[in-house]
Amino acid sequence: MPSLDNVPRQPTPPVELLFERYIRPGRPVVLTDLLDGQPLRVLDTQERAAEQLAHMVLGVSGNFANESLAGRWPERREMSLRDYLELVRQQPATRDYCYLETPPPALAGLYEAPQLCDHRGSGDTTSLVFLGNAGNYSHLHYDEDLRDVLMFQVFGRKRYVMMPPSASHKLHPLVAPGVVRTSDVCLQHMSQSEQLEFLRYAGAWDVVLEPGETLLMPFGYWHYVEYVDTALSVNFRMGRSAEVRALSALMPQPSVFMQALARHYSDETALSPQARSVLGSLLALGPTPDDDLLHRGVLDAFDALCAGSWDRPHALAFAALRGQVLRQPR
Ligand SMILES: O=C(O)CCC(=O)C(=O)O
Repeated sequence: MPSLDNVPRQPTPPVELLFERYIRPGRPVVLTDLLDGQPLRVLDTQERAAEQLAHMVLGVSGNFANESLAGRWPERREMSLRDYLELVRQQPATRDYCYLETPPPALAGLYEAPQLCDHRGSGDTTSLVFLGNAGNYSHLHYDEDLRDVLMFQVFGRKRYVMMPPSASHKLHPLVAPGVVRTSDVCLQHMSQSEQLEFLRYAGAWDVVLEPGETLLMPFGYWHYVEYVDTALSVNFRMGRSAEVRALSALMPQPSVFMQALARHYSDETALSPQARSVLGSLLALGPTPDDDLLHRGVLDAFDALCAGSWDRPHALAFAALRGQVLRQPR
């Protein structure tokens, strides 16, 4: 599996160091031992997991990231782990996979969120489960909740490709209703050499995660996922700073401008007076049903904090997108 393989790996550092070196600056890292000692850690092959969790009930469907490209939200059907693995054995080309917002009790009883997930003290860490077969993939997208994510690989290998919001202008974000948070760039359809060339151009981070490893995906990052093997992961969606929580509540489906803007609040320990004042003005818009008002507020905040780092192609691409998120011209 060719990959840029440019994400550093290391044992989990002390929590302050992890925040300072990786989480606040938004730098991906693979932690090699984060869940060592937890019962889940020993289910590191499909066979071991199938033995212990054969009857665990899954919700199986088409892949949400891929279906949302077509503006669809796929129907899920219940199936045991054993039946899903049998489906994959009989139909290795299936694109059905399992995504669960609530880990089934048999799985949830095998792990606890590491304490560092709640280092910011918000007390609202959540955990999701992903299971898919070799050849499955999740189309390039970013997540709505603006949370840093720790993705733990239980068994099988998965490739994670990530790009920062500052690369959005290279990724042709789609902004039509129903396909938000999604890119028009189909990495899944590129040849290996085209793909690697594109990833270098976009400044991507790219790693194949092995069983037992945990990847830090900084919030707001674009990501594309390939299942190298039949693979199970659980993730921890970490507590956010008060500032990022407020931004997320203001715009629950963040536009590409909010995605970039929110990264300015990733280090709550070092906010400039300008960043605080921009945030105050934006939050004063409050929850509002007026989408245009909200988008304009976010664009003004984005201009105040992000525009200084634009080069010309960057500015032009964003100017085109700007028109698409606003219904009324300025
Ligand atoms: O691991 C996967 O299958 C998809 C993960 C993902 O896209 C996510 O966590 O948002």
